[in-house]
Amino acid sequence: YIVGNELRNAIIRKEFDVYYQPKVTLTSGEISGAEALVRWIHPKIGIIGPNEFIPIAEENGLIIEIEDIVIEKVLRQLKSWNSGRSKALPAAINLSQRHFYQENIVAKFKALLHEYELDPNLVEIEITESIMMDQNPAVITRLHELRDLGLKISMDDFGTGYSSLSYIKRLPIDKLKIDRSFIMDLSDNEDSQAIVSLILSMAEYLKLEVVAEGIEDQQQLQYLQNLKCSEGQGFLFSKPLAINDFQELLKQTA
Ligand code: G
Ligand code: G
Ligand code: MN
Ligand code: NA
Repeated sequence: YIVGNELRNAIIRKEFDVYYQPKVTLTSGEISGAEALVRWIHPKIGIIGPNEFIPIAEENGLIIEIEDIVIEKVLRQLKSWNSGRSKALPAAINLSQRHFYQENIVAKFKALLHEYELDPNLVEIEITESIMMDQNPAVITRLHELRDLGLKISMDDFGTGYSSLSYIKRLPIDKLKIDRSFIMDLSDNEDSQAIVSLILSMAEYLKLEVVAEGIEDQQQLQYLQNLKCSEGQGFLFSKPLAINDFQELLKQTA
């Protein structure tokens, strides 16, 4: 098991890396963006996934430093991807609720956007529904400030959390990511079919973008295409990839 000290050492030794999972335009199959997913490349154990260490990092506060590494790497990558590419390639970063307690989070993004001369629209922030229940009003303020800066805000794992629908109207959200639990049994479960249809019609009314997560097979894809869902992500297209593999995929599908 992992202890806080090991995480601190891993930060010092720069053992964190970013993997990228493509998002795909469902009508064309084109790569429309990427989700950045952190990995701990442990010298002895190998690749450790975020579920193993993010909860600990959230508890001891190291999550801020880890996500700072991710933010820096992703924005630098965005600069390289989007210079000399005709179609914009955005990337999404998962941010922990705790990061919204950082007063300087907005200034950090502002500085990096400036440093890399990036269109803020290329940067997407993924948050979870639990952020809406936060008692600290600063959290929502930060969200507005990031949106005002031009970043896009996505609601991750949509439909699994507290799902008070009122927050969608109240808050600066651009995109809903339909949780993969609804996509998993989409081909044969009528409840999931109803939920996914509802999310898609609601999103259309509210002018929100939608991404279907966890698409694993052709039937699920077909179903989502029939419902006119525009964007998707999942093992059917690709698992999260190391940077070189992701760039190889980009080249092949460009
Ligand atoms: O990559 P994988 O599917 O194993 O990711 C598992 C979970 O870890 C996902 O819910 C994902 O959102 C989360 N995650 C990945 N990278 C980060 C990160 O940089 N910060 C936070 N807070 N969560 C992340
Ligand atoms: O919670 P979040 O959406 O950030 O989680 C992303 C995680 O989901 C990543 O760890 C990724 O490995 C995983 N994932 C992505 N696509 C699929 C899929 O098609 N099936 C399953 N089971 N997991 C997926
Ligand atoms: Mn996510
Ligand atoms: Na998700």
